[in-house]
Amino acid sequence: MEVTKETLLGFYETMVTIRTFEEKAMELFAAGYIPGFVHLYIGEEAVATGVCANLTERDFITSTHRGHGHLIAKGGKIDLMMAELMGKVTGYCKGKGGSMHIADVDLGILGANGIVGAGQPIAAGAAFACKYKKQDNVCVCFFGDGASNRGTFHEALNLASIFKLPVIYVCENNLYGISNCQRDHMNVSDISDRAASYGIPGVSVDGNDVMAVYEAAAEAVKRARKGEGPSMIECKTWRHRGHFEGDPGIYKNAKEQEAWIKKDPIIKLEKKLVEYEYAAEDELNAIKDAAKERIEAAVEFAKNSPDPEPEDVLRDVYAD
Ligand SMILES: Cc1ncc(C[n+]2csc(CCOP(=O)(O)OP(=O)(O)O)c2C)c(N)n1
Ligand SMILES: [Mg+2]
Repeated sequence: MEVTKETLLGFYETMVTIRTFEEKAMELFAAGYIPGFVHLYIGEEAVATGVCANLTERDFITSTHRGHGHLIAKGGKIDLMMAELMGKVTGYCKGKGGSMHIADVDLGILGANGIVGAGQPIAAGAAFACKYKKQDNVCVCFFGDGASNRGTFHEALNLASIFKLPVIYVCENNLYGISNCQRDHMNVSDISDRAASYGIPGVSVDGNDVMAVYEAAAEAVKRARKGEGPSMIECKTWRHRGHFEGDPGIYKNAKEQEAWIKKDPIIKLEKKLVEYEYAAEDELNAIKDAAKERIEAAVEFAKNSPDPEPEDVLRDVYAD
């Protein structure tokens, strides 16, 4: 597939925005500005970026506990995200949800989710609605290697297959579910093999290569839009940080960590951009600086926003 300079630079900008957002969240968490749990997406940016580049605002995604990258790639507003992380009233959930509850239904973002595997049936439901309304929009479900062991995975993929739903199941295989490495929690090496049990196509790609992810997703989205049913894509990748901020990740093999850091998706793309003569180093630095400025503005917005009032604690919790 022919990919233009503008497309590749767009991928770079999205990936750098996610990385910068996450590095800032890491810093703010360590400094005590972010209450609750934070699971960072550093190292996995190519997955959300390559997949969401095939979607429009009318398409849906379901996200996970490690959701910031999905939200940014789908067009989520970084100032409202940052304010939510810091528990401020200007945040996506008025400061009551935090990192794992951010949603923006107008943008088709059906929510981050603290329940592992919960997005799988939600995505089937959203795709069912698209089909029922005879629209050509689709839903993408992001989930982890660990989440592919849940019962929700079996039920959702089977239903999606039998109803021929316009849904794409994207497994972000970062090789760990908390401290359990893949070979200890399942006896298959390619999780995409599991798609065959449901009679749907499944492929495995290098999840650190944004082009490979983009191309696999393009095919799956096209198939879904044409009414040909669901697909599964396994993206093999790596989280650079611990499971959550505060987890030192001592269960990881140091050599493995070092090898994967060398396969950093952003560095990989930078090399490609320079090799194709699409951008010189100073242009890449300018994109990074612009991302830093946008994230700093979001942090300022969040820091200057008020905390919720104690009497707001039950507001928006129950329907009128
Ligand atoms: C239903 C459920 N079971 C267990 C947990 C605890 N938990 C949180 S994250 C996680 C591991 C998820 O691993 P994976 O799906 O590979 O996602 P990753 O964290 O690697 O992105 C577990 C077991 C949970 N949140 N929900
Ligand atoms: Mg995992």
